[in-house]
Amino acid sequence: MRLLQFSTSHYCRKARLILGYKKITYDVENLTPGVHILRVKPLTGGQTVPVLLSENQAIGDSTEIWHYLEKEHPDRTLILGDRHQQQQAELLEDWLDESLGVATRFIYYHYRSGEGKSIDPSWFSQAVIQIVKKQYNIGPRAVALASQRLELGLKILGDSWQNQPYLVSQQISIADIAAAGLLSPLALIPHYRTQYPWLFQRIEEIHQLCGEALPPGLGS
Ligand SMILES: N[C@@H](CCC(=O)N[C@@H](CS)C(=O)NCC(=O)O)C(=O)O
Repeated sequence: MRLLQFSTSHYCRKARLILGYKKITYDVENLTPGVHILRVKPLTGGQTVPVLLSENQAIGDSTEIWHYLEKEHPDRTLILGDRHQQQQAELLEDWLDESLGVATRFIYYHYRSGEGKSIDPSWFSQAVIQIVKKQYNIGPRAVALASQRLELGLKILGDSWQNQPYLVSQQISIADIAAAGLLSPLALIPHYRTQYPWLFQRIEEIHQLCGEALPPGLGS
């Protein structure tokens, strides 16, 4: 099995967490943003990573990758036994994918090009950040909206994660994996580190459970 990815993408981290939790052996092919389309489009018809290559199939989108892995590797399932709880986990996953994961991207790139420029002030890194900001229209209004979205989202996730290890039940679900992957870029931003210490504790725990290296900013 092979994962086509950008090494820094939080959606690719989510896919690696799923593979890691299920203890599936795979290798990665790191693509270069921009030219990745030449590799990805003929395989999936889309333009995003992660893409999983398995048995002559190419599966694009982290949620589709999860569905495929649950079907082909049902051991160590992330599906909860209770149907209502499972629906709740899938709803949270979808919200994280479509809303909070996107908001995190906006906040992260805004930070990296401003206050957090010193993380990598090199010409190349800053040029990539500017290209991403342009591609996704990351301007002041969008950043303000993303910030509000995250504050509300973290309040909702905090209702569970502050008090218990998993978001939906006593068991890990796809919601925990999505949150741990998609919110991980916030670990480099001091505001979130100070305001939400519990978030990074949970992100670390999920990474350990999945045997995945911690994201930048966490660990030693
Ligand atoms: N819903 C998709 C989102 C994936 C996504 O947005 N990937 C970004 C990297 S974080 C990407 O490939 N962007 C390149 C592009 O849009 O050209 C998923 O869950 O896999």
